[in-house]
Amino acid sequence: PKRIFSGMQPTGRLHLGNYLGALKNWVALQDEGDAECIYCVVDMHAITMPHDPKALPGAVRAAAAAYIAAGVNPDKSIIFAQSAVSAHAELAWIFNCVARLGWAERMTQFKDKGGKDKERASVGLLTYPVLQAADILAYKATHVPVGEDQKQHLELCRDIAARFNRDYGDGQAFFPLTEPVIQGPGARIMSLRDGTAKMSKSDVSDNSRINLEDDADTIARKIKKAKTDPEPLPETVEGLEARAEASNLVGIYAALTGKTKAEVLAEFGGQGFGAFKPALADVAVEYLAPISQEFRRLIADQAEIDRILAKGAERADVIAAPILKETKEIIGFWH
Ligand code: AQP
Repeated sequence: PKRIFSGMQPTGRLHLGNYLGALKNWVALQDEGDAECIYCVVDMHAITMPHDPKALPGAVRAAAAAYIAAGVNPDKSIIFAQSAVSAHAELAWIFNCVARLGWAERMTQFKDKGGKDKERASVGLLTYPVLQAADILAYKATHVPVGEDQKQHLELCRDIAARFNRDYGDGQAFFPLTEPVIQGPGARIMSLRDGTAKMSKSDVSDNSRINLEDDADTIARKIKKAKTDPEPLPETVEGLEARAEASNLVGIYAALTGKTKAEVLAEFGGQGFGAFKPALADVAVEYLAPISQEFRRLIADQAEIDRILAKGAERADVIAAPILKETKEIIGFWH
């Protein structure tokens, strides 16, 4: 049977890239109704970089509220904080001993986030994708909806599962080879200031991204200021090649409206950004306004979010505990 797992870090306000690349697909998979969906706020990943302990619980609540505001239904899907379910950490240790150092060192996210002086990066930052594999395999998840930047980490997860199965699984596929679900024009949303860099929470410029909580005026202003070239929009998708910024804005419009880029260009090809940007701003505002309104409502009720997270952790643990127990037996841990 199908089982879906995904998560986001509580490291800042969620943005349109997180939404179109991942969250939107989380909701779609939940609403298909044929799979159990487990959506985690990965606070253990958030401490791989310098963090503020006092702010972390609030950031976890905010991420959970954003999931729900975007359409994740806590009655259907499991929503919980990673650090509340001990299987993640326990399985991560086992996987740290299954994964090879060379595999971890090849991860481009480590190369990027580790900065120039890798000697000073936390060891956790290096083994981050190993913990991610534990997140997924603690539930034997079959599918993981993510943005394109996570593709390499999902490959590592499969490598770890395959190696575990080979070394300890007695020829049985104890862990599944989990499939990433990376789909649609939203799979890689780029910065509004630089069409070659991904839209990211950690970009110093707030104008580089649209946050799920931005109000209508802010969204319109950021889109108006977004970097573009002076040419009108092309008539065909091929015409977007080598025009990173134009391609990104067309992609955002397509992802928001559920159209293909070709359909968007059929409508706007030949028109300048003076016409396209206000249309894009309207679509973005229309789409995000109900989400940010719901987010503000939810975040005001801390007790309710805490209740949802507590219940979610209980439900998650019910699934993960027997898988962890069996894994420990396979490994030969003391009982
Ligand atoms: N620009 C993006 N386009 C499409 N999908 C994206 N995702 C992130 N950025 C984009 C997807 O969002 C999910 C959550 O990511 P995360 O918070 O766990 O990790 P992240 O990659 O650290 O997110 P950010 O926003 O880019 O933060 P920083 O700046 O800290 O690196 C994932 O499914 C990811 O693919």
